[in-house]
Amino acid sequence: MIENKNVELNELLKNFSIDRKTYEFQGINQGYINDTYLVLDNQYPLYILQRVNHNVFKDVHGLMGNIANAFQHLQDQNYTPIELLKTEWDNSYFKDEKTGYWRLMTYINNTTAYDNATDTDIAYEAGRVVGKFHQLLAEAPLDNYVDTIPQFHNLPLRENQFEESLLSAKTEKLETAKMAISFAKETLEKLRILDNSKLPLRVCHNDTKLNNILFSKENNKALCLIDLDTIMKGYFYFDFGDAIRTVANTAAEDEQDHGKITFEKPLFEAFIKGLESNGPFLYKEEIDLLSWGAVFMPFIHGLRALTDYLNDNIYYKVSYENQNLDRCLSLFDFTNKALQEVGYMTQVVKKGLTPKV
Ligand code: GN1
Ligand code: MG
Repeated sequence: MIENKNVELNELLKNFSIDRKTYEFQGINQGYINDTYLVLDNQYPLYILQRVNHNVFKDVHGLMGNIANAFQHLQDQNYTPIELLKTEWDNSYFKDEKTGYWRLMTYINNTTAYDNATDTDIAYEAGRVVGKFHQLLAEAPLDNYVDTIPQFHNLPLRENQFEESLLSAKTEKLETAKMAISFAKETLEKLRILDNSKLPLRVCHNDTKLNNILFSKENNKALCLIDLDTIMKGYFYFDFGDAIRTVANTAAEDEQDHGKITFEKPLFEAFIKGLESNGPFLYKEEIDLLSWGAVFMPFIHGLRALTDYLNDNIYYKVSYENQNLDRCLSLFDFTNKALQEVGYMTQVVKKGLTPKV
């Protein structure tokens, strides 16, 4: 980390109620939205410092309220709590006039995260902890949660944004993305069968890809979910599908070699077993839609990546010009593979999950 940045971040930490020391920082270059740093004291990791992207999250106050509310429920023998460090003024975040909104959280030591599930134990643990998260939040009063990104996983909205991007995109881009555009149009039609009207709204995480789950390095148990910006109301199949697209798929989100993208049945089944290990917490109507959730989530992410590619990368941080298109193509490829497994998934889910009555 360059020296200036260190000084700047140390200045910033003075606003939080923590020991006055000179800390060290390590940038964590994951994620497409926020800036994240590990804060260390004499090489020992203590906190996670994050700048919340105010362009994406317009209501940071509401967002931090959602996280603080959820944290009150997210503690259990089988779920490791994270804490927000307060500022000197007893707030859960600090607003710096120049650099924006910052928050500080406890770092859970000796942990790791995986981009993909390498074995069924990881898939099982992912299912268990996603289920536990929902079980712990099942009784949380929904009114306490604001929609920090309204209609985040709303397909008609994403479809409109896609249609608009088609109108303004450069001709070469439309040409390069031709296949993706036609896959998007076909799949939008297929997904019209999704009907949310019978589903209960829940407090969801809304970004449950596998690398947002912390695992213990010691015994590979899943400890808790991280990256909680999108905690808000939603349907369970959002969190289910977002996990499956990274648990049952062994390739990266921007994998260019589609031969590597597979739908791994043993990993899918292990995830379901992990979910079920929490006991019944899902209603039948929710279980019935899960297999479509595993198609819906990779698709909606692919569609958003495609839209951003056509819009010249105004939303996601990209590390090269066509990264959004590569993400889209990889996500669409997995969507297609999941589509072929809807029948199979429906059977596994029916057999494996006991509905709540
Ligand atoms: C974005 O930056 P990151 O990885 O936390 C996006 C998620 C996607 C993810 C990966 C607010 O999250 O929805 O799953 O990229 N978050 C937002 O595609 O748009
Ligand atoms: Mg996120």
